[in-house]
Amino acid sequence: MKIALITGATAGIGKATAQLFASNNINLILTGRRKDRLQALESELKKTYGIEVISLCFDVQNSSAVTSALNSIPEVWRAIDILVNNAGLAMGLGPIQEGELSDWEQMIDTNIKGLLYVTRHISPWLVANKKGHIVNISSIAGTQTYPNGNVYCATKHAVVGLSKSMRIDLLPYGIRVTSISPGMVETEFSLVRFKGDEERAKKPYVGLQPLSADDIADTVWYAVSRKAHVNINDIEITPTAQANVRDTIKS
Ligand code: NDP
Ligand code: 8X3
Repeated sequence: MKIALITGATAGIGKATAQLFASNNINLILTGRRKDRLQALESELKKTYGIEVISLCFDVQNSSAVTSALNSIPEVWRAIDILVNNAGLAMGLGPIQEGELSDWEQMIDTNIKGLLYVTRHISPWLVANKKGHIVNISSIAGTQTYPNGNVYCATKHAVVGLSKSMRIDLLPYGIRVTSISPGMVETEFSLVRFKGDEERAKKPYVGLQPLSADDIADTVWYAVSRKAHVNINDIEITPTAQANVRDTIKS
């Protein structure tokens, strides 16, 4: 049975990917900061699909917490086949001249540094096994920019750049690297960005059908279920009602 590690599995895209992987008989290492949600998902997936699950509760921003959590993974589980670097967030939406430093730091520390800490720990295992697939969840904000998106867009541009670099560095070891770039997906993302303001969080989705977390899980599954000689480098996916990061059509 294959083993996948998914960061940010307590909500949204990470959780939907965990559910889809579990339904395809993949054993899972699930991570996130909310322990209760991790435990609930672990029980649900074990019960429903009969797979094995390890939950690791840590903050990807904290390099020593990442090291200590990932060091606790038992030897037999280290033959990881798929790493999904999904944990991430936008915090705030405002012009560069008014940016909150703490918001910027949280996005940079999570979306870039957190992804790097996890990858630095897991990739040597993939290299040693000469197999594996890293899927980085970027965004259409990884190749485009929009007003007030500044630092979030920059972090996702970094994810796109890192995906290309990883693909080169890991090429000699047969390790696949895929970057997935969604447009609008209705998850907790917007609520987090607008710091719990439900009205503001709902606004982007009014009058159009956004993508769902399941749509992105399907896309991740497509990438990881190709034949071994096929590497899907990049997938950009938007709702039909979204042409790019700035143009949407509302009914
Ligand atoms: P959600 O807010 O629904 O889920 C985010 C997940 O990331 C949660 O499981 C959260 O877990 C985890 N997470 C956030 N910060 C940390 C942290 N410091 N340490 C550990 N885990 C963390 O959002 P989405 O599912 O939408 O987002 C998933 C990814 O998809 C992100 O990288 C996002 O940038 C990207 N994306 C989202 C889009 C969208 O429109 N929704 C579009 C394009 C890309 P917990 O809080 O328990 O730690
Ligand atoms: C999330 C999509 O357009 O809000 O990455 O940046 S967007």
